[in-house]
Amino acid sequence: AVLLNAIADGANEYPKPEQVTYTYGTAGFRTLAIKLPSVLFRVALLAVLRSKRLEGATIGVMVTASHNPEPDNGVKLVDPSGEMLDPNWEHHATALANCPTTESLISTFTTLVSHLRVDLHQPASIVYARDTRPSGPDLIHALEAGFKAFGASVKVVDVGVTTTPVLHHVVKATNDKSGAYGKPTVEGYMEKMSSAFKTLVGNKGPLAPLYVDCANGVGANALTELTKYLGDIITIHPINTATSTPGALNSQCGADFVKTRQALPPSVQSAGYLSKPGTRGCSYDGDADRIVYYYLHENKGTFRLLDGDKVAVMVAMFFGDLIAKAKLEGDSKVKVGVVQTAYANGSSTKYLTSRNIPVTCVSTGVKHLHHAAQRYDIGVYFEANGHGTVLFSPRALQTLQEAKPTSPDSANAIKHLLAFSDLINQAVGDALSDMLLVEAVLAHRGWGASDWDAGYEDLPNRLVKVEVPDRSIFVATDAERKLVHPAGLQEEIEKAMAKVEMGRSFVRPSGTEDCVRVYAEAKSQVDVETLAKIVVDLVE
Ligand code: NG1
Ligand code: ZN
Repeated sequence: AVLLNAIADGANEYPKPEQVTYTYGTAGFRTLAIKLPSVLFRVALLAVLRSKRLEGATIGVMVTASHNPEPDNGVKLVDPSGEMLDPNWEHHATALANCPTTESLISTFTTLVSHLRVDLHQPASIVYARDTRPSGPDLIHALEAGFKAFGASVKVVDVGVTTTPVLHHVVKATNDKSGAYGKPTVEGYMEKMSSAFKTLVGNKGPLAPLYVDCANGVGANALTELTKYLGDIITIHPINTATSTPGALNSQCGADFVKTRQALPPSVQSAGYLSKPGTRGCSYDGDADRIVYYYLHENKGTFRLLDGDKVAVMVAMFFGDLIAKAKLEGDSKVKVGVVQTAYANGSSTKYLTSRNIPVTCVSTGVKHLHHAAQRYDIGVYFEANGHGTVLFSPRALQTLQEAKPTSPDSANAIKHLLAFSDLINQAVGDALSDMLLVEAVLAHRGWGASDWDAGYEDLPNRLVKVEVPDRSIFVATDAERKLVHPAGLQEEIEKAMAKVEMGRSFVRPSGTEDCVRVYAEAKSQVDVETLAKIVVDLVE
């Protein structure tokens, strides 16, 4: 009763706005920041319940709206393994967030406690962080008010202003009592990544300079931290680092801008950072869990995008070669696989399958990719937009650790594979760790950006957002490549696809925005525009 009273008192401070319905979606809760204080208070309650249910295992709470505009914010929970919240708990979050009154909140809370068999006497432990958004501090207050209702039985650690992947690392490392995953701090993470990077490229440096567009977000802080540990192996030039300039976050810069516009951020263009042929640039998104690379074509000066698909292909091919060099024999052989979504460029899928690299296609959203990647020994997963990482299975790690090298070459390959497993964030995709991964692979291959780009040519493609009165009538199947609803629409889309050479198109409702997305690709730019237009018309 003492607890319920304390929750009620706190909840009264953060009433739910009327006429707002919240959904815990692919990216947690995400909307205008002014609508979120009550949600943060209630998310705190759920985080505590989850931790208690898991006997005090540490749960993470991240306050961010990633690539969204500055007035937005959001919150998501991180499970003890460092992965996204168990999907079975998502609707409990939604239920708490939507209770219209304090009374109904208390009753829903009480029901959850018994239904989920939570022993309130268990301890609870939470770590939390936020990005640089101006709305962050107030939302963190609302979150903390939720923890306070439980009194001293809840242990909280404020990681402060940091990136989403750093928070995931801290959660995973805190829960790994063996200490093998590294120290559960920002410094611990930077140390782990940079020492693996040094093992991989220490004797190949200094690497060519790299320009990093930080989207004026929290990635700028993390990158400053990381460069302290990297020494002079690589010269990194951070740009768009104005984290306290109002309105700057994700504006005319960042991974989402670059991927959507297929162009340089104007700030990068006008400063001419990439004008020296072969110079590489990359862009993070607002919470630094996404990255895309680019450069300017040597002769034509045109923009060339190296997106998540290009990263996946380069990395998968490289690991395939490294495993061959390691000469792991027989049953213990380690195999590489790639996980993509329907948005992966058709050329990338064709490139991989024609080289006998298995490819799985799953629904949009990192959690789907992550789980599919866990089924490979070394699972490479990337969304075209730059979310992704590489997972090493426990079996693969054990095989590598126990392998008996047959030559100095194989010993080196094994050492490098293990160093890559330390360099790469095993909890979630990270722009910083992915950046070092790309740089290390390029250095090992002795490649510049155009060598990397030469593997395959992207098919011209188009992604269109269509606003419809009710997106819930669009129901997709087969890893979202086909529509089963509205009846008959899929047949029409297929007719349109058949009209153009190498035509492919699909339609699905967005999981993060109130819209339907239409994707089209074809052999020529003209055809892709035609195809996209027909399908958009069909949807409208
Ligand atoms: P939705 O809005 O469901 O398409 C978008 C991205 C996803 C993923 C999520 C989560 C596209 C086409 N979709 O999902 O890849 O990044 O946001 O942030 O890029
Ligand atoms: Zn993000």
